[in-house]
Amino acid sequence: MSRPDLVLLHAPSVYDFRETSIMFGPVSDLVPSSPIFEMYPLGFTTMAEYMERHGLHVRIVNLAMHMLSNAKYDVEKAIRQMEPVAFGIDLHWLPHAHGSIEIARICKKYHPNTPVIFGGLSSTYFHEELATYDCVDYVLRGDSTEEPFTQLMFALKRGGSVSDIPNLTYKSPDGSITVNPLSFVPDTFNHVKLDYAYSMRSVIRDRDMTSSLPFKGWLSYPVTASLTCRGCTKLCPTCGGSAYSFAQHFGRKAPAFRDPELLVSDIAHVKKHIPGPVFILNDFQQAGQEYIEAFLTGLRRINFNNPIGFEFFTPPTEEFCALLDENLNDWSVEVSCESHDDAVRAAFGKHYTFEEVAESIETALKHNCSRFDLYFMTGIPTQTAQSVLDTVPAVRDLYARVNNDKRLLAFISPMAPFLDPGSMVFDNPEAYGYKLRAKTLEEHRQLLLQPSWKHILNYEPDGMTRDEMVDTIYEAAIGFNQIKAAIGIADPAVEQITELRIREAHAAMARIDEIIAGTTGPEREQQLADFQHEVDRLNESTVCEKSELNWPAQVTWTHVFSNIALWFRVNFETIFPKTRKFEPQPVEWEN
Ligand code: B12
Ligand code: SF4
Repeated sequence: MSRPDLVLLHAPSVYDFRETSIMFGPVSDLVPSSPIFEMYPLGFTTMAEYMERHGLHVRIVNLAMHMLSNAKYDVEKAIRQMEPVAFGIDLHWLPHAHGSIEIARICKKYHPNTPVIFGGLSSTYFHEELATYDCVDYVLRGDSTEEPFTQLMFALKRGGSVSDIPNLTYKSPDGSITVNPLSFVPDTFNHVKLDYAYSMRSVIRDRDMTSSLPFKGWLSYPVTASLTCRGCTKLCPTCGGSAYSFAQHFGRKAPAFRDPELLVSDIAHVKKHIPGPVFILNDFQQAGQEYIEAFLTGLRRINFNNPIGFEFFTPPTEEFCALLDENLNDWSVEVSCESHDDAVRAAFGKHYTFEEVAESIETALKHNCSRFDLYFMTGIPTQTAQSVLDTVPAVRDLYARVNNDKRLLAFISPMAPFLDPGSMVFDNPEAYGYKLRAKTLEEHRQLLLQPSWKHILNYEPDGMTRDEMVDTIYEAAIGFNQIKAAIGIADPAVEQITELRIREAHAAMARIDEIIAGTTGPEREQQLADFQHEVDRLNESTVCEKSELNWPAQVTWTHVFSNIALWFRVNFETIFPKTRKFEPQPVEWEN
């Protein structure tokens, strides 16, 4: 097997979480990852596929996943044995601020002359500070780095100049930092492949399944995600991926949409090989009526039978639900309405009423929607502790209104661990009634080492104290759990276990505060270390069972046969590789 040109490393949120007692809390309860955020950005696969298409050899190593799956996994040994031309590390989500830098330090410890390249939305926001760390040589900014990264890799291989590479921030040998213009911001999202072909090929070629898995438990719940665009048309003030953030910090004035035909062919490829549900992220209604029709009729054409879920930014209308029903076999919806209170939701930037939410749910269920997931959040502008608690009876009434239909699934979680860098609130906290507890990257790194999520939070909203945020989320989660138990959404025994776990997690938070208040220095360290086993036990799935998020999946013989065919093809290509090209090929832009 040839030496990879690039190794892309995904770090755990905190390095080394296995040896540190941190009560991460419900920070990741509503995403597939565990609290160490083992999922790598989708961009890893688009970058890897794009580079391989242009003659480079790329390997993804999901270190976070290896560390989670094997308590003895030796990260230093694994990195020492790697010999790429360069390392790439994602700092896309800010919760990786600690782990990503520590991994970069290990890369430099064993390979002082190998360039370390960072990228992702948080890297873009903090690019200049990031480049001041000794272990970071390059930062590639923006939401579309496939092409500039390929140019950088060829320059590094040849020892050429990097001064013309777009979007690049880099350190010169004298330590000075140069910021090249953020000029590569493509209008469309059509130049990459999002069909998981790279991931499937690399599992077979590199004989390393763990490195490619997107999150713990993926093999038993093989969900895949498709993105309709990069960017967003909405202006939610706490979101670091809003139209404001993209325009202000990532150089993007309008979303780059993926052609609906390409999106359909991504999904057709997934359908052939992976039996799980497909989740369509970034509301495709943003792209307009023509796009909606092309995408839905395309899905009908490929006879898409896997469960398919859509993220919608506003509650879907009757007409739209009818259209989904007409074209799809098994469809679900996810809407984040944030609060039952219209004023709080409006302060979050979402201007529709709870009545409209209820009507939309009724309509969707009437039109055979398989599941309607409704998300609530705490810690948002103007929200008070009482408002969070009032969400519980409002949700109970909502269930009653739809005759306790089990297809409605409501979830609640806090905005944690961080308010997004580059969001309107982060850039102008006072205007929204927020106090920031950290501003720089290094301050966030230090926060991540605090003993509980209450102390890790990078903000304090003026409607609630952080203590109230903790108390209300656990209390509201118990309320949601009891509603689901009464309706029979889950097994009563499971609901009881969940409630006990929520109460224990709440008590553990109080115990950690007691330790902090009553001790200092080594004594505090010791008491926290003694408490670690309890913290580790309570760290996952606090507010609900992870499995509550899952849609059903089914394996058929066609999946088995097409994966066997893929296995033979990749092994053949590995033994008889194609001649590698050493020049980047021109990109075909579709405007
Ligand atoms: C889709 C999405 C998700 C999906 C992720 C799917 C995936 N594996 O990528 C799900 C739902 C799982 C998710 C989860 C989370 N998300 Co999210 N998510 C989004 C969303 C809606 C779109 C992201 C997107 O368009 N990506 C496409 C582009 C931008 O990224 P990409 O293709 O993956 O990667 C490109 C670049 O980022 C860059 N790049 C990335 N990595 C690297 C590495 C190197 C070396 C280089 C050079 C370049 C590079 O190049 C890539 C290719 O061009 C955004 C909101 C928005 N409108 O942007 C929020 C957003 C990115 N998420 C956010 C957050 C906070 C989270 C969570 C931490 C929430 C939580 N507490 O659970 C988790 C983290 C999950 C984990 N790590 O395990 C914040 C991030 C703010 C910040 N700067 O930290 C955002 C901005 C908004 C939000 N609040 O939701 N998310
Ligand atoms: S929260 Fe969602 S809809 Fe709102 S700006 Fe962020 S990505 Fe867009």
